[in-house]
Amino acid sequence: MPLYTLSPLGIRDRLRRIFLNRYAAYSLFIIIMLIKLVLFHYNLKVKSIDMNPVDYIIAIGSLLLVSFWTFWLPPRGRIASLMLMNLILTGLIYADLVFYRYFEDFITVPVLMQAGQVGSLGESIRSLIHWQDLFFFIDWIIIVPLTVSLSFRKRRLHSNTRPSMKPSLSRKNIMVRRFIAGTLTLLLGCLLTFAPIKIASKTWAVGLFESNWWNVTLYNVAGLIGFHGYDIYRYSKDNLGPKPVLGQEEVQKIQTWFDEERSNRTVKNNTFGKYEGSNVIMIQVEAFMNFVVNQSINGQEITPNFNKLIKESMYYSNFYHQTALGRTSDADFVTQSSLLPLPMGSVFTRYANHKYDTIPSILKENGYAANVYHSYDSSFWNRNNVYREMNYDRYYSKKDFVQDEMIGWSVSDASFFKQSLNMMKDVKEPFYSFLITLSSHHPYGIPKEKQKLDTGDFQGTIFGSYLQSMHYVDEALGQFEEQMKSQGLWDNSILLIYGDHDNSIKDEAFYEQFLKHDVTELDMKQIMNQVPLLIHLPDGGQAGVYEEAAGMMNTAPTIYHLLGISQEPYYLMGDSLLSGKERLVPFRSGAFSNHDVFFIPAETGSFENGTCYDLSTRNPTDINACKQGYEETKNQLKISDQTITYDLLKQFKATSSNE
Ligand code: GP9
Ligand code: MN
Repeated sequence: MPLYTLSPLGIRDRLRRIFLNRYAAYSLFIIIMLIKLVLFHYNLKVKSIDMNPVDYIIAIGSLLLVSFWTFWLPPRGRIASLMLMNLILTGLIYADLVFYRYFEDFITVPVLMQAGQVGSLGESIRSLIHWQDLFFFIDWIIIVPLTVSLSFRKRRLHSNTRPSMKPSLSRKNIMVRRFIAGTLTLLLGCLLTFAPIKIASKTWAVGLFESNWWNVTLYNVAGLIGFHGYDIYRYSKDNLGPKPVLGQEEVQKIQTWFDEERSNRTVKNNTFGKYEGSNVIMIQVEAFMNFVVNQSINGQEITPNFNKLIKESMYYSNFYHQTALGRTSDADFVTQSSLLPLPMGSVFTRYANHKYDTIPSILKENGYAANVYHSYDSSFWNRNNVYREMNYDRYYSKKDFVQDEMIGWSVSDASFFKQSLNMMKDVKEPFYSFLITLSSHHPYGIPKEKQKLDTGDFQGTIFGSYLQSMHYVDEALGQFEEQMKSQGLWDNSILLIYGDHDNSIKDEAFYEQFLKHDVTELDMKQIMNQVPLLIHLPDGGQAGVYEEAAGMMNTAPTIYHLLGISQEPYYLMGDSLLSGKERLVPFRSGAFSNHDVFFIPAETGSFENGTCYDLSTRNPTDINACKQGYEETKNQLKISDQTITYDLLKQFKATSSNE
């Protein structure tokens, strides 16, 4: 090697050549992005999904697929594009990570369509960002300035030396070489990505793309980039071009399922119609979970008012929330419509104008007034459109409430309750009022002067803040009860209170410390999925603790039962809690519970790898004890998905009105 190449200028030139060499720069890009995908994976902390050699192959393949075209560009364009790709992919990976920490899911096209939701998380998002995340961006500190400086040097060098450079390669040859390099990369990318996915979907992940309920499973097979590619394909298929139509045979099958279910479950026992004509007031409490009910900390009850009310109400101690990515909006949708949430995004944002049989629409047909109260921006979760379609008389949103005492996102629950009850004074009875609270939203910041719970060792932790916010909401609920009584509503209204979903705090250690015992996988699943349901009847009738498995899909049918409204003309998937029948509670993940078992599916998606817990021993039992429930859950999820997606109620109702 000649001596002069060791001079600083020589080293820099060599570095420049290597860096600007198409293969070296491209390989560097692939390596860096691969590291970020691996970093992403381990930051997700998803139990039982590892990053095995096949996952690495798919990750490399999908990186080749998104970047092969850069070979077709001239050197400077190629470097700029690789840098841009790095920025975009890093942004996507990191956004997915933050999103996952809160929602346990990845960003999908429907979620982007409701970008307002993500942005409005504000405070919450800040608490989901960790300083270690800087590793995702560390390459920018070196790569960006290096690229800019070397590209600049190249331009200078080029302009100084251009006549003597690359005399041998004609422009045509260069173009052909670029074309071949890009095309070979594309082919290799296809091979490395699609072959292993295809093999998986034919072997251990059968049915993955036909009936997927869980994005985590899709990610497990296809990797992050593969998942996004599939999501874009799926969204385009559903939304671009002609509306998808379901075959007549499938439609008929679903119609028959509804007809049979309906006739099985119409139970006209002594509670049917017992409270005919009563008002119905339903409160959906933000992040109210069942594990805080009847619990104390440092000798102080967390929810004293709720605990007291339980004694004169029906309290369901094994009630599950059944929500998915649509969170609050899913809780709203499932309780009102008795259908299940979608695997992707939220029904509220994706299919707002489809037809559903909901509590407001059915009660209005039965002479009720129907109003919904929620002090937040009316367009959030697309509520303005959804509530209009649901046929509510009015949606009292943020602009209708005096913002006199603020907590978190809006006016405090205490003030919200007071103002809502005042608004009800002008509503003709009987009425249905649906109230959605907000003060106990993540990250649970209750102002100092309202913190009345001594959270002891939890003080200063997110878990402590959560307990504090539950105590606050309970106090507001106590005031709500008092005002209902003084307003003369207590004895002629059915009051339902339930929590919408979990608190997004997944650290088991908090629950073990709080409950003072170890928590098993089953305990944790139940803790995260159970919310309380309380039904107070006008005469305090039927009071007691009901331990049967129940879910949000059962609330609307229960209301119809109590009011004596026949389910005959309607399409509901759940049965009344007072029907006295055995029931299955399906979850969006493919998990389910009934009186006897709790099934937890495996992330791999295969039934055999799941765990079937016997609820009497609380230990895993023979997987076959869950087989039937597993099939039924799959079936119900499919029926619900098709009913929603293909707007089947519109078809069913059009057919029945023509008959
Ligand atoms: C906002 C509220 C919160 O209006 O319903 O929604 P969430 O973040 O819990 O889904
Ligand atoms: Mn919520």
